[in-house]
Amino acid sequence: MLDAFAKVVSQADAKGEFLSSAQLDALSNLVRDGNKRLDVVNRITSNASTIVASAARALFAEQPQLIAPGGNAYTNRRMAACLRDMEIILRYVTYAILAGDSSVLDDRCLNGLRETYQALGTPGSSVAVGVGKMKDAAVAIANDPQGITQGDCSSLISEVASYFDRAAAAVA
Ligand code: PEB
Repeated sequence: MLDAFAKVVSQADAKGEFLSSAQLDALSNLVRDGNKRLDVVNRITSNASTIVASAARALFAEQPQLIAPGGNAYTNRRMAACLRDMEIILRYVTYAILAGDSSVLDDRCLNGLRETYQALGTPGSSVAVGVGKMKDAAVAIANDPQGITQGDCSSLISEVASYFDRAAAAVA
């Protein structure tokens, strides 16, 4: 598991080189915008159950066959497993946002997940739709101008969106 700093160090070390000024600039920006990153992680973390619940509700409204008898989220046990899976994915996305690097998400959550869903007979494409809906909810909460210092968060928000896209692509 790497964070943005360890990633740059391992890349430079693999080549036996000092850190480049481009690498240092990128890390310097990351430090400068560190409070924005922490605010985003805090907002998503403290709204995690809302994000999961609203995404799941939207998914089941669009794909009612999932909760109909015989569906992949039919019965309380499967519904609970589904909500739990969405929460696990969201949790690893928040770790990736904090780290500024996707490796924790890749290694500990997404690695082998597609094959797991294939083996379970769970439709990965539906999980991907649910992850996309969590992205929309999380970005709306992260971008809410209410009660926070205003600034340009566009690159951070697109980074946040990219971790959700990565998770969706890994199971679709
Ligand atoms: C991945 N999900 C399920 C299982 C595993 C995971 C390993 C099998 C074991 C179990 O049931 O607990 N676990 C999960 C994960 C990590 C992990 C992400 C990462 C570290 O360790 N059903 C739907 C929706 C979707 C869904 C499309 C969006 O209709 C999910 C939610 N996952 C779902 C369901 C099951 C499951 C298991 C329904 C139960 C499947 C079954 O037993 O029939």
